[in-house]
Amino acid sequence: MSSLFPALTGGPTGRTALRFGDRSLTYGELGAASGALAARIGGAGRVAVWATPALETAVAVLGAVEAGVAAVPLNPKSGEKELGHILSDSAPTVVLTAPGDELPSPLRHLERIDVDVHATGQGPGVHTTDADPALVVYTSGTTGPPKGAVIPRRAITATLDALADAWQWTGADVLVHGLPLFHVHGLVLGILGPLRRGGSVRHLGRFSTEGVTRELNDGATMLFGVPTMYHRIAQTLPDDPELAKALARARLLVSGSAALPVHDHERITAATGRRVIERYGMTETLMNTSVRADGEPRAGTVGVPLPGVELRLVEEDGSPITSYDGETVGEIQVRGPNLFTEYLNRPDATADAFTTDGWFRTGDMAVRDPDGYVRIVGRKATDLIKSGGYKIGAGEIENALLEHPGVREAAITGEPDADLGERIVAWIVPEDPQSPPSTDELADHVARRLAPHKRPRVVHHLTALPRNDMGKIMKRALGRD
Ligand code: MCA
Ligand code: AMP
Repeated sequence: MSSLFPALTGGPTGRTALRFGDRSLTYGELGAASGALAARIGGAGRVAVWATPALETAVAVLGAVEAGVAAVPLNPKSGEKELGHILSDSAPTVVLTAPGDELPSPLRHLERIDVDVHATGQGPGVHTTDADPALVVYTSGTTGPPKGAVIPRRAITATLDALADAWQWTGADVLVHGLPLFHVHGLVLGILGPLRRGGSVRHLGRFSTEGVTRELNDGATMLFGVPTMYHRIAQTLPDDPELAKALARARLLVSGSAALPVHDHERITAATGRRVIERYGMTETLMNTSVRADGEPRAGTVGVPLPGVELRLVEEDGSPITSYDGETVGEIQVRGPNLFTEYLNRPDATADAFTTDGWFRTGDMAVRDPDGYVRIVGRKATDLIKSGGYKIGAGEIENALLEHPGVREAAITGEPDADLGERIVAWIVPEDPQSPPSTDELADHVARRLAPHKRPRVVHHLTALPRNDMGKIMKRALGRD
């Protein structure tokens, strides 16, 4: 434990580590609570964490790390199909949750442990190695259900220490964010990051520009967010001088999980004099690149490879692109200690994800500027949609829609959306063209089965889907008359 979070055992115990609304824990309290939990769950195999934006989620994950058991963070808004898949795939023995939280039926057969954030105890002092799994984080692919990326302890320390170098991130920093805690961005960067540095995090519960203003005006030094959050900030700034003042005060404004449009960069800079910096990562790789705090901020780029990360661009045939000309597009491949080890129970998918010499194929397409800055220009797979910073696979939603009795055929695409980056569009052939299911009904159906952020925002009705001679749906033809 001490090697992952030295401040929990060695630092000043009275310093605030975490704050969620009006609830907070000092390092001393956090160490005692996570130690007590670790003593209870040692040897539990994998544990599921009902990852609400609350102190209990942070204590649960730290307790698991200390006990040397892998934590599987669950989206509390997951629908029954998604939750059922994650539980049967990851096979946790226990679910860790906040007292009083009501759990849905797929979780009720598991032993439930209510996390007591005021407990005091000491962890079991288990021996762990760098290669041991710390987290299993589920991430969508183009087809089929989400895959569990197994993230070793080494990847977490490597990525957080590389970011500390790039961002001059120290224990004096106070981070504010309102990100969900069941993905890498909010959990690894947003909670484990400050704790590894011995700093503080103030979680907003849910993102709001008011919360950002309040915390940055009250001593917070860094803000993390997805582009949708920065877009909402950019929209609010013209009418909100307090928000402008608060952002101007921050030491570092960081965006990631999707591309932040240059227009939003520019609006924020014009109103605050500050530049948002972007970093680029993935569930499977944690963080790969970033604009450095001491580097030249440049809108539209994700900066340079982080210390320890090898990054290359390759042609379609796998040959590396050596020119840094800002023009030649290739797929980003990465190698380094920040990588996941495997997709749980999916040796086939794991093997496909790596080249024979150990490079991970990200599927992201980019160019490199002459000074090494990476500029992401697109994605290989059109069936992956990034909406609100969430990665969403078209196939998953198509399968869910086909389970609706009113849907005969379905295809999912993404289209540009100023707020979400991309919005999910469903193209369906209804069973009964006279009474097709409504947009709300299909959105609810997907939200209930998968998760609300996977729901289609727009539904088009067609008499047939465009298909090629092989019967494959031609998504590029959708929407064209
Ligand atoms: C609406 N809602 C519904 C329905 N319609 N619920 C059930 N059924 C429906 N039909 C609810 C939603 O659950 C939500 O509730 C509320 O109504 C508003 O929904 P929506 O408009 O979809 O959400 P939003 O408030 O506009 O969300 C925008 C957001 C969110 C806050 C930016 O998209 C977000 O938190 N994104 C973060 C994604 C992220 O962390 N990605 C990291 C993964 P409620 O508001 O209560 O929830 S990427 C990663 O980790 C890599 C490593 C990286 O690089 O970072
Ligand atoms: P996820 O699989 O949800 O972890 O999302 C990872 C993907 O998010 C990457 O493969 C990229 O496509 C995208 N991404 C993350 N950060 C950025 C960024 N700063 N700019 C553009 N795309 C990004």
